[in-house]
Amino acid sequence: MSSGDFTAIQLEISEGVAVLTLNRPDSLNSFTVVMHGEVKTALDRVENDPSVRVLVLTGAGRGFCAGQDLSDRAVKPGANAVDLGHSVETYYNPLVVRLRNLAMPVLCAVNGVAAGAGANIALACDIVLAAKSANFIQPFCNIGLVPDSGGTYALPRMLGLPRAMGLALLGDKLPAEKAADWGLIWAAVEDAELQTTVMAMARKLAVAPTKGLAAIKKAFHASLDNSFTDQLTMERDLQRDLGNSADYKEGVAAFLEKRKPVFKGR
Ligand code: T3D
Repeated sequence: MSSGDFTAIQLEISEGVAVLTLNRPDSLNSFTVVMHGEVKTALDRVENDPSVRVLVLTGAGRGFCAGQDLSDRAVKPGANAVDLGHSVETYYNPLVVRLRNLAMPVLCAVNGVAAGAGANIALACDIVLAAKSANFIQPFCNIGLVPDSGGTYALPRMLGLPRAMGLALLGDKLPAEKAADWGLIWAAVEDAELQTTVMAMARKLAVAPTKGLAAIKKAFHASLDNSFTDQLTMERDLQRDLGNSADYKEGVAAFLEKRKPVFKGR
């Protein structure tokens, strides 16, 4: 499938940066099975293209993503309910696991409302920047569900129980600036500056030591569940591995030669 074959997303790759745009603006980029399939194809392409060293996830139009497309969930009287466990296991869980494990930084540019799985997919990314007009919403409580796509794992850890519980039980909008104040996201920026701010960050990361950045992701995620001693062991092993990398050698050489390093991401 080439970029032109996508109907629900867009994928653009240039100068080490892949930009994946959710593209169903009329329904606030909510997820259908087709969109899940296209996102998976796009991530396969990103992972298999050695030129790509940063992924940016964003949305088209006025929203980032409103989670599952609920018009796909309308059950006719007498018909069997959709197996939501199957949907979560087949589509949402693999997606957030993949974003988290992708061996490169994943930036999320939250251009508008991020609701339901849409909010939690954003929070599964490594650095989240949001337009000031954007909101984060956990609306699952409005339809009798629990926060998914890692929401019940991430929110208490990122915010503490009181704020996580309030967001999930009330389903209220959390404005982007408050999300930044609470430490849920990296920053909220003026709407007109979101794209340039994110792309400047992406370009900086695209020439950084990618292998080392991937190891930072791995270590930080592991630290949420590891003991202190397990974490020290992990740091030792990662450092041992990275010490053999071309980028480490280049970084040290450039420092000693007082020049700008040229990292290859290996
Ligand atoms: O099912 C499974 O597989 C299990 C996994 C579930 C994961 C989930 O994400 S469950 C949670 C699903 N999402 C929601 O419950 C959010 C529903 N949407 C909203 O609450 C509101 O739309 C928002 C608060 C996000 C935004 O409100 P607002 O006032 O800015 O916009 P709007 O007018 O409600 O929406 C604009 C259009 O997008 C509208 O269509 P229309 O009337 O212009 O033709 C609306 O129906 C559509 N839209 C918004 N969200 C969804 C949607 N269409 C389908 N599914 C949606 N989730």
